[in-house]
Amino acid sequence: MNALSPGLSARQYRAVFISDTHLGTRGCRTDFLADFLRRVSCEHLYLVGDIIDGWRLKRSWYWDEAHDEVVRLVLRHARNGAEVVYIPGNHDEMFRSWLTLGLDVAGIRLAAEATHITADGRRLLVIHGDEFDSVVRYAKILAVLGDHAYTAALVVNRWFNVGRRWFGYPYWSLSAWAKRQVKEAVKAVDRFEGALTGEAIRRGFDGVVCGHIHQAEMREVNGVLYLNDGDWVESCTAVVEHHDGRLELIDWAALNRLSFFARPTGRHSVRLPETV
Ligand SMILES: [Mn+2]
Repeated sequence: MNALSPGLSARQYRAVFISDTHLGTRGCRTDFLADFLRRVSCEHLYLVGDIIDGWRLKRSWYWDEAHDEVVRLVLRHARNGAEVVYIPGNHDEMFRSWLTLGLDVAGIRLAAEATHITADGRRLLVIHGDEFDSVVRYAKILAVLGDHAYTAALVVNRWFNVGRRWFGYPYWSLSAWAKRQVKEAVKAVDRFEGALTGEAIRRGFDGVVCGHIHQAEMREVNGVLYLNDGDWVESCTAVVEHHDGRLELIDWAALNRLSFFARPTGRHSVRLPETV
């Protein structure tokens, strides 16, 4: 048992699954993530992809003490005896080229995927999920449409329709189009869940733990468990396994009444990622 903060009553789990922390970007809630890592203890820690955002690191580097602290805390879990597995995602795919090396650095094992067996004997396939990306194209459109992009689009739509009227074309509604996109995004999430649980069934697993689409979920799909541990950018969620094998989806911000709108200390802005 690795009690991280002896003073605080640590939440003890058998396994913890987190993903999509996007370290290296301003968007990561490193303050909440560090708090989480400090106050949980576990025997298995799965880092289910997009932990370090390599795409961003190439263009612009953002790293502060809070990012350092997160890395330190992950290493501390490994040092204190937790089995730590790092499964690269599409944003940290630079690590995928190292997979063949069978790398184990500072007690963290790098793997393309993992099999987790719960205390009550259920076999879970642990993968990031971008392998099934073709089905979530629409979700990205929705992400891009967020906030001011949408406002700007409405202005463009007005002028676009002025033009259409000049040329005798009927009005074309952007908001109706946007609504259709939202519906498509919902369908895309369904397809993602279907694809991942399909893979679990095909390979004889009892369920799948994934991330990638930044939408935490725990439900049964086609008779197997679909567990998405969410993200630490738009929300602060994790999948945990209790010592009796019970699985739970936890929302760390909600659980601790942390205001998600509070500005992280020492920062000027919080940007959401453009893609999942
Ligand atoms: Mn991803």
